[in-house]
Amino acid sequence: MDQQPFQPIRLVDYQPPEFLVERLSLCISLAADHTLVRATSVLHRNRDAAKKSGPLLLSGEHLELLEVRLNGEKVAPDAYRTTPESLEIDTVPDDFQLEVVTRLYPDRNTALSGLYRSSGMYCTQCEAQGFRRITYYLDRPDVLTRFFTRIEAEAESFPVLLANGNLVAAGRLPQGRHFVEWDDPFPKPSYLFALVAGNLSQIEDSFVTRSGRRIVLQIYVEEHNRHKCDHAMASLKKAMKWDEEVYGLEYDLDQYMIVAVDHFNMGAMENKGLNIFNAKYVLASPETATDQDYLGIQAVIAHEYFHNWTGNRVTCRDWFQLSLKEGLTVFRDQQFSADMDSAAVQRINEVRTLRQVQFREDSSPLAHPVRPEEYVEINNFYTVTVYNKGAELIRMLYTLLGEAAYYRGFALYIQRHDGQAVTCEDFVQAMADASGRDLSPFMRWYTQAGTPQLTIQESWQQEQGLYGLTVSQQTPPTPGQPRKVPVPIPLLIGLLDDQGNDLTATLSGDHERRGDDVLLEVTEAEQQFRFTGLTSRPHLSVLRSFSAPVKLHSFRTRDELAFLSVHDHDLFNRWDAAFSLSELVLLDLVTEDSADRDERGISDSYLQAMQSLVRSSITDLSLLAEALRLPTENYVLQKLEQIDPDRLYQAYHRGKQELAAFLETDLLDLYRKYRSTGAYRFSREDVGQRSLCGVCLDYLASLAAHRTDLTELCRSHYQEAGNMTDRMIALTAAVQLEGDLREALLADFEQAWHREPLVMDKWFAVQASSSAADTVGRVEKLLHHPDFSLNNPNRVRALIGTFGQNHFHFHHHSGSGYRLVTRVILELDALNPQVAARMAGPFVSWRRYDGQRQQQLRASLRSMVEKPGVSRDLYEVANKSLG
Ligand code: 0A1
Ligand code: ZN
Repeated sequence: MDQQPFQPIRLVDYQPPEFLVERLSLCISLAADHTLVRATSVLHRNRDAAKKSGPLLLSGEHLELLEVRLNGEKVAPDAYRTTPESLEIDTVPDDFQLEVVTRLYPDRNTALSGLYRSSGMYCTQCEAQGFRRITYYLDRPDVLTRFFTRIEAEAESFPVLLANGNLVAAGRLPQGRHFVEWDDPFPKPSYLFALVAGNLSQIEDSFVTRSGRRIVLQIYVEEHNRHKCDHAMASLKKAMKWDEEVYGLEYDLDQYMIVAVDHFNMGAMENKGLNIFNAKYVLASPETATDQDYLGIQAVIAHEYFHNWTGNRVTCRDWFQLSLKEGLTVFRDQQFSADMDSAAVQRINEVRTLRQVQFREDSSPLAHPVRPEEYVEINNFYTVTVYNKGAELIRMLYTLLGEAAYYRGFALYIQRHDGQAVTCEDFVQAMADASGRDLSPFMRWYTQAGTPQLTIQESWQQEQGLYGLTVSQQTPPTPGQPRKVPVPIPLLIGLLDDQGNDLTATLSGDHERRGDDVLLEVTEAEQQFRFTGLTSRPHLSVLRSFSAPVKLHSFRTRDELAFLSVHDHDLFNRWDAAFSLSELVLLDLVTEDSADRDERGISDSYLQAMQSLVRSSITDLSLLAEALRLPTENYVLQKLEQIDPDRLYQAYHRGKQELAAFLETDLLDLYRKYRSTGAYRFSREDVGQRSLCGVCLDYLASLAAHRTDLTELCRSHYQEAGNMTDRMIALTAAVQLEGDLREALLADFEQAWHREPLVMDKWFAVQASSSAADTVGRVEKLLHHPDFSLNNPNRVRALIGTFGQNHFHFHHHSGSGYRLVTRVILELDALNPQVAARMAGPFVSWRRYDGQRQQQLRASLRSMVEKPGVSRDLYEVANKSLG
């Protein structure tokens, strides 16, 4: 296809809106097979716009236009024009009232954007551009207005009718119908609009703010899930308190509502006063949810709540600024999670995601800056780069400025911009003004894609006690950005003596301190730092707490890493040393050119280091579990220039088995020590115990193929499991094994849980992630399982999303994995383009595979680009990948 069917939208073309909306009144009438929407708005020409005259152009998609009135008068059909994406009214005065009546069909809305139906209820998803599927409107984030919403529906099937703001009226209508009216006093962009109608139960609680206001908190779910909302409610109250204590931010409406829906494209949505959540991030009981689910719920509930200030009260000028709200809100939810649980484990998990997912994106054909400069489909930019790297930028500002100046800057940002739609510059400027620093070089982090690589050289002069560091940075080219400039990097470091004592406090040199660490500011392509006051050559602990999203060029010996994995005072870096050591060992096995390999395959020094860890006195068991967990195949492959999936798989599993065999007795001891079958508690200690037992069982199961004692261990773990965490640990282990145990446990699990969709997602996912030889065939069979449906994004992600991450099987040399996923994507694209485009992720880095795989992957991408009627979403991903 030579001609580009979709034109990109560019940041440089941004223009302020030509019209502003003073208020909007929506009357939404839900009928059995359609919905009528009457939107009445008061508009004014924007004096700040470049154009002072011209037609009114509104966005609208998938709408039937029934009527247009201007100041009460019907507009003649020849005075306006519609296209599949817009309504243009030729002549409008500078100030006027507009009434637009549209008809829509939510039951047919499989894209889950706009108004749609999920398990009987009606709900909306308007971010980023879903509101235009409800009515013709100035559907852009810099048009803020007061919303008034009236909903009418049949009373028996839809007793609960919700929208944003405060409930102001309700009553009965003829023919068994009823209405409610909601008024939202806070001006907002259309992407924050929400509506829910259904037969829902609720749990209710309250929160008294620090200024003494009582807020009603409600979580709405289907009746059979009412008993699964307590954890979400407790999380919400913790988040509200935390935001008051840490950021001084109080909730502003009198009511805060959360609704759980089964069909949702993402995690959750921060609509003003009426958050709509993927049920996965609300519902939890010990029987149905794992510890990871509990943690995920706590984080997502907090994330959406925090958006009330960072996103809703201060919003984005345009969608290029998405990270303004997302990066900042992710950073805030990460801070919250660190305060609730183990801060080190929280940071480890953040860094795992960054390295495994964001770094990969940043070196792929889809690499883009935290603030992208163009897009074809904005939904494709809800990425780990915008969210997670964006959060790292805020964290770097926190580190550079120090805690006090950071919070001053944040307060200034809110004070300056409350009620406005602003840019990333506005945020950074508030930080600059509050700290008195020039942060203009920092903006490069927003505009430059790619992961900087740091090279570090150490020097030591014994006579003078002089220790030197030469730090250089270099960012590889990314699509559209062939040349890169240096970025300001906050490098937190510490120095240790041979006994592991911390030397940082006694150092002299030109540097600042941050807590126990030294802060080096790397701003140039190459820079030197000197430290005096040392009597012997120190050990360097660098990039403490992962103080910047960079790759560290490996410069440390394995002995040095082993030393740090035991002695570093920074718990994150202790983990990181063990992780880096494991990574080197696994890479050696893949590339087979290890210098210090013995006949066992992996070096003794590594085995000893891991054994010291297993036997160590680390009391935070979640942290110990993380230290023992190997880097995944998907992480290791990033270090390989050309990826051979078969070789990677063999080497990885051989390495894991050798380690497991060496540590077997220790792992069994640990497992027995911490295995508990008591009542479930979601406490730090219990989560740590389960996590550690899970890691031990995972290693032991890798040896179980010919060991009935270990197979029995998996079986008993499953049979004795009193909660979903333990049940999934056992099932995951068993599914790697081919044989009776796997079949028996899968059948038992299905039989027990087939009525619980979120639990069945786990059942689908665990099979798709299996390393067993017959995985492609199983996934193929599961596509025809009566419970599989392309209309449910959670189910698609569970089966196809998980399979796409199953590196060895997705890249099966026969091409069967590629064919399966391509077929699903092509079919799904017609139903739900957003999710279809996400499923194409595993095809993106096709260039890194061998010739035959390259050909097959490329052919798949071509079939997507060339599909008649392909969506913008899928087209953009596939087309960029082809390059
Ligand atoms: N703003 C939400 C994420 C979200 C984005 C897009 C959606 O539909 C296309 C839905 C939710 C958040 O950050 O939580
Ligand atoms: Zn968000």
